[in-house]
Amino acid sequence: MKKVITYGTYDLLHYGHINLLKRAKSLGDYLIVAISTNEFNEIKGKKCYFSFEERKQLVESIRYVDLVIREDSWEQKIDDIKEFKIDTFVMGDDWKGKFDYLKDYCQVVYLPRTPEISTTKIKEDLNIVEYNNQIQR
Ligand code: C2G
Repeated sequence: MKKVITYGTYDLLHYGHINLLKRAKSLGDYLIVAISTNEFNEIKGKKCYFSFEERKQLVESIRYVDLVIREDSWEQKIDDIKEFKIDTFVMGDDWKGKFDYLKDYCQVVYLPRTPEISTTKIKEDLNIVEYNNQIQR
Protein backbone atom coordinates (compact mmCIF):
# COMPACT_ATOMS: atom_id res chain seq x y z
CA MET A 1 0.00 0.00 0.00
CA LYS A 2 1.50 3.31 -1.13
CA LYS A 3 1.10 5.97 1.60
CA VAL A 4 1.01 9.72 0.99
CA ILE A 5 1.16 12.56 3.54
CA THR A 6 0.52 16.27 3.32
CA TYR A 7 0.36 19.13 5.84
CA GLY A 8 -1.64 22.31 6.17
CA THR A 9 -4.00 24.61 8.03
CA TYR A 10 -7.06 23.89 5.83
CA ASP A 11 -9.11 26.80 7.19
CA LEU A 12 -12.32 27.81 5.36
CA LEU A 13 -12.03 24.64 3.27
CA HIS A 14 -12.28 25.46 -0.47
CA TYR A 15 -11.84 23.82 -3.87
CA GLY A 16 -8.13 24.68 -3.97
CA HIS A 17 -7.64 22.43 -0.95
CA ILE A 18 -9.81 19.73 -2.54
CA ASN A 19 -7.80 19.88 -5.80
CA LEU A 20 -4.59 19.37 -3.81
CA LEU A 21 -5.96 16.47 -1.76
CA LYS A 22 -7.45 14.78 -4.84
CA ARG A 23 -4.10 14.89 -6.67
CA ALA A 24 -2.20 13.85 -3.54
CA LYS A 25 -4.41 10.77 -3.18
CA SER A 26 -3.86 9.89 -6.84
CA LEU A 27 -0.16 9.41 -6.02
CA GLY A 28 -0.89 6.46 -3.72
CA ASP A 29 -3.51 4.35 -1.97
CA TYR A 30 -3.73 5.96 1.45
CA LEU A 31 -3.64 9.70 2.24
CA ILE A 32 -2.78 11.17 5.62
CA VAL A 33 -3.41 14.87 6.24
CA ALA A 34 -1.63 16.56 9.15
CA ILE A 35 -3.71 19.58 10.14
CA SER A 36 -2.04 22.47 11.95
CA THR A 37 -3.33 22.78 15.51
CA ASN A 38 -4.57 26.16 16.79
CA GLU A 39 -1.34 26.51 18.78
CA PHE A 40 0.88 25.72 15.74
CA ASN A 41 -1.09 28.20 13.64
CA GLU A 42 -0.10 30.89 16.13
CA ILE A 43 3.53 29.94 15.51
CA LYS A 44 2.82 30.09 11.75
CA GLY A 45 1.23 33.52 12.27
CA LYS A 46 -2.12 32.30 10.93
CA LYS A 47 -5.46 33.26 12.53
CA CYS A 48 -8.07 30.60 11.80
CA TYR A 49 -11.82 31.00 11.49
CA PHE A 50 -12.47 27.32 12.33
CA SER A 51 -10.92 25.51 15.32
CA PHE A 52 -8.67 22.49 14.90
CA GLU A 53 -11.57 20.12 15.72
CA GLU A 54 -13.82 21.82 13.14
CA ARG A 55 -11.09 21.79 10.47
CA LYS A 56 -10.36 18.13 11.30
CA GLN A 57 -14.04 17.20 10.94
CA LEU A 58 -14.27 18.92 7.55
CA VAL A 59 -11.10 17.34 6.14
CA GLU A 60 -12.02 13.88 7.50
CA SER A 61 -15.26 14.07 5.47
CA ILE A 62 -13.36 14.36 2.17
CA ARG A 63 -13.46 11.13 0.15
CA TYR A 64 -9.71 11.33 -0.72
CA VAL A 65 -8.61 11.51 2.93
CA ASP A 66 -7.97 8.32 4.93
CA LEU A 67 -6.56 9.73 8.16
CA VAL A 68 -6.18 13.14 9.80
CA ILE A 69 -3.43 13.72 12.37
CA ARG A 70 -2.25 16.81 14.26
CA GLU A 71 0.51 19.08 13.02
CA ASP A 72 2.05 20.56 16.18
CA SER A 73 5.48 21.66 14.89
CA TRP A 74 7.68 22.24 11.84
CA GLU A 75 9.97 19.45 13.06
CA GLN A 76 7.58 16.48 13.20
CA LYS A 77 7.66 15.54 9.49
CA ILE A 78 10.59 13.09 9.61
CA ASP A 79 9.11 11.29 12.61
CA ASP A 80 5.70 11.16 10.89
CA ILE A 81 7.26 9.75 7.70
CA LYS A 82 9.00 7.03 9.72
CA GLU A 83 6.03 6.27 12.00
CA PHE A 84 3.48 5.96 9.18
CA LYS A 85 5.94 4.45 6.65
CA ILE A 86 5.20 7.21 4.14
CA ASP A 87 6.22 6.76 0.49
CA THR A 88 5.39 10.25 -0.77
CA PHE A 89 5.29 13.70 0.82
CA VAL A 90 3.15 16.22 -1.06
CA MET A 91 2.72 19.99 -0.77
CA GLY A 92 1.45 22.79 -2.99
CA ASP A 93 4.22 24.46 -4.98
CA ASP A 94 4.09 27.62 -2.87
CA TRP A 95 6.35 25.46 -0.70
CA LYS A 96 8.58 24.35 -3.58
CA GLY A 97 12.06 23.47 -2.33
CA LYS A 98 11.25 24.09 1.34
CA PHE A 99 10.94 20.40 2.21
CA ASP A 100 13.59 18.90 -0.08
CA TYR A 101 15.43 17.65 3.02
CA LEU A 102 12.69 14.99 3.26
CA LYS A 103 14.04 13.39 0.06
CA ASP A 104 16.33 11.34 2.30
CA TYR A 105 13.21 9.63 3.70
CA CYS A 106 10.57 9.56 0.94
CA GLN A 107 9.57 10.95 -2.45
CA VAL A 108 8.86 14.72 -2.30
CA VAL A 109 6.25 16.13 -4.70
CA TYR A 110 5.19 19.77 -5.08
CA LEU A 111 1.89 20.19 -6.93
CA PRO A 112 0.73 23.40 -8.67
CA ARG A 113 -1.60 25.45 -6.46
CA THR A 114 -5.09 26.35 -7.66
CA PRO A 115 -4.17 29.95 -8.53
CA GLU A 116 -7.31 32.03 -8.09
CA ILE A 117 -8.55 30.93 -4.66
CA SER A 118 -7.21 31.20 -1.12
CA THR A 119 -8.53 31.47 2.41
CA THR A 120 -7.18 35.04 2.52
CA LYS A 121 -9.09 35.95 -0.68
CA ILE A 122 -12.31 34.51 0.75
CA LYS A 123 -11.91 36.60 3.92
CA GLU A 124 -11.14 39.76 1.92
CA ASP A 125 -14.06 39.27 -0.47
CA LEU A 126 -16.49 38.66 2.41
CA ASN A 127 -15.25 41.77 4.18
CA ILE A 128 -15.98 43.84 1.06
CA VAL A 129 -19.48 42.32 0.77
CA GLU A 130 -20.14 43.05 4.45
CA TYR A 131 -18.80 46.59 4.04
CA ASN A 132 -21.04 47.23 1.01
CA ASN A 133 -24.07 45.83 2.89
CA GLN A 134 -23.38 48.18 5.78
CA ILE A 135 -23.21 51.18 3.42
CA GLN A 136 -26.56 50.21 1.80
CA ARG A 137 -28.38 49.89 5.16
N1 C2G B 1 -3.35 24.98 -1.69
C1 C2G B 1 -3.51 24.87 -3.07
N2 C2G B 1 -4.20 25.81 -3.74
C2 C2G B 1 -4.74 26.87 -3.09
C3 C2G B 1 -4.60 26.98 -1.69
C4 C2G B 1 -3.89 26.02 -0.99
O1 C2G B 1 -3.01 23.89 -3.68
N3 C2G B 1 -5.43 27.80 -3.81
C5 C2G B 1 -2.59 23.93 -0.98
C6 C2G B 1 -1.34 24.48 -0.30
O2 C2G B 1 -0.26 24.56 -1.22
C7 C2G B 1 -1.09 23.43 0.77
C8 C2G B 1 -2.51 22.97 1.13
O3 C2G B 1 -3.37 23.40 0.05
O4 C2G B 1 -0.37 22.31 0.23
C9 C2G B 1 -2.99 23.58 2.44
O5 C2G B 1 -2.88 24.98 2.33
P1 C2G B 1 -2.84 25.85 3.70
O6 C2G B 1 -3.96 25.44 4.55
O7 C2G B 1 -2.64 27.28 3.32
O8 C2G B 1 -1.50 25.27 4.35
P2 C2G B 1 -0.21 26.08 4.82
O9 C2G B 1 -0.59 27.18 5.72
O10 C2G B 1 0.58 26.34 3.60
O11 C2G B 1 0.52 24.99 5.78
O12 C2G B 1 4.06 22.31 7.42
C10 C2G B 1 3.39 22.80 6.27
C11 C2G B 1 2.36 23.84 6.63
O13 C2G B 1 1.49 23.36 7.65
C12 C2G B 1 1.57 24.23 5.38
